[in-house]
Amino acid sequence: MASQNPIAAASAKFPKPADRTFQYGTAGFRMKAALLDSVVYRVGLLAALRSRKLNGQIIGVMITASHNPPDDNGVKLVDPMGEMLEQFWETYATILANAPSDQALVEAYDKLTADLKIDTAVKPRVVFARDTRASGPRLVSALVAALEASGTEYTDYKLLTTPQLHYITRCLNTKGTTYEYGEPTEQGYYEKTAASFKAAMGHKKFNGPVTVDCANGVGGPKLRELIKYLPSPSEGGLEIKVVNDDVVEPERLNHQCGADFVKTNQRAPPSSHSTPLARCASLDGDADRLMYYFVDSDNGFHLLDGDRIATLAALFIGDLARNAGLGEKLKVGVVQTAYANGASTSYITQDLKLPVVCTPTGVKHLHHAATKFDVGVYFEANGHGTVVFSDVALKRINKYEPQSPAQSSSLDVLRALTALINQTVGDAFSDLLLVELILAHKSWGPKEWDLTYTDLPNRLGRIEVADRNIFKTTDAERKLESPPGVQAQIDGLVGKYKNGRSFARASGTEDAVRVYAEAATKGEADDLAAKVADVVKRAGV
Ligand code: G16
Repeated sequence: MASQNPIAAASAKFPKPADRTFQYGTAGFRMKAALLDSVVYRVGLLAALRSRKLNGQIIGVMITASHNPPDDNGVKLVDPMGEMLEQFWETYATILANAPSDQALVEAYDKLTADLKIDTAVKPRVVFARDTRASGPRLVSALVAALEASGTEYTDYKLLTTPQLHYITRCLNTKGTTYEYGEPTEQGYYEKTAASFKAAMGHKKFNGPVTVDCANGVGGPKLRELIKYLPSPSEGGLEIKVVNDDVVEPERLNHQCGADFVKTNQRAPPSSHSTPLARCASLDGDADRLMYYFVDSDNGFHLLDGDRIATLAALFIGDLARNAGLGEKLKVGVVQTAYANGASTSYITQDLKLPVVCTPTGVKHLHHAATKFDVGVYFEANGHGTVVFSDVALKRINKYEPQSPAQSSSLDVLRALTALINQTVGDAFSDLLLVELILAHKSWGPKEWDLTYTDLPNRLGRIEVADRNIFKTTDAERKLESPPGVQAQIDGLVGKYKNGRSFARASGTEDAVRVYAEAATKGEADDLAAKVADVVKRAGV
């Protein structure tokens, strides 16, 4: 009898809304929190299956909607090495999420178990955490119900940033192996980050403080915690001023602040009162994105986005590798998406002389492409990214015998960076410390960083349409293949603007279509974006 099956019995408490078809988006399922209970329950079942399939390796589940508004929530799955869920399993997640009844869910679960030849004798293991959203604890109950119904061993890490959960997942799965990643605790994360930051810092001086807007999300309390482990300003350490760290009023999350606000509006949060040339940064709601900005002496706003972080990191790591005597032995490459500013791509290929790969949106795609290089620097323009070092690169870096004191000091910094950078996924904290270190090593302020190249003026828009799913893309999302005829209209518009480029794609985290446009002047970029938005609106009705 289905009612006696523990999975069906628990599922009955989290019924699927009948009128909904759930889609696995750019980073898992994401929508209004009120609709998510059945999805989270079923994702818990999938995590159990995934762990069993991988012989009991630990799978992570993060309950967060990142940059989305406070009444949204979402769920992301973390694979054993801290990467996003293997893409093929997204299909299985979708099958479970859309099973129309408790009985159909059990059938789908059993069918996946059989089709994937999953050994039911294996004990599944899952770890999970959540951000500060009010709906988090309720959704955790749905997750726990699934873990218990499927006989899964689990640990609740409570409130964490998304990258902290990725870190812990990898630490747990590598413990006791030659690839041990660190202590699988929140404290272990802070200790590893702080120790490597200190090692990479050497005797370099920081030129004033950095102010960090924490989007009123989980990054606020966690950054305050990290600061306790870092060298204090009186010891020559970095002064980090934490702002927008109110997690008591959940409705303030991502409201008029945070990385997405800054990137989309191309202005500082209204709460910011920064002085000229002061370094400012914004995190998103789960602290996996980072955006820098400053105002110049004429009060002009300058954004230093993910493209800037990528170019700065690629420049510095490339120089370090060469200065350490490893230049020929480490192939550095950069991965971007269609949102990357055209000027950043030219700078990487023409000035840094490094290869660039373009992938569709979503760190899962970028991360995968980055692992093809010895050192893969990947960042989305929205500030989401990291640097990954291949096993071969790590061996070379760790085994190399420096031939001079100069080589030795560059090698020390490079080694420290491999530990500082959270290689599992983009991590706003380790990215922030990386940027600060690079600027200190180069004796650069934000202005010098900004001067490395000149961004093409650009505009990012968000258009709500009746059904975003009709917008299908090709060529790493740079072209629309449907609705028919829309791409030809966009091409026609782009051709009228000097240095024009534009594309439209359906968001995988919000119910909207995003439009990006760049051109030779700000007015033209805005105009092109508005015209392409009109085309999208007309096509989407
Ligand atoms: C997620 C993904 C990112 C992606 C972003 C926006 O970020 O992890 O890779 O760039 O969504 O995606 P879309 O344009 O499809 O809405 P986050 O920080 O929101 O989890």
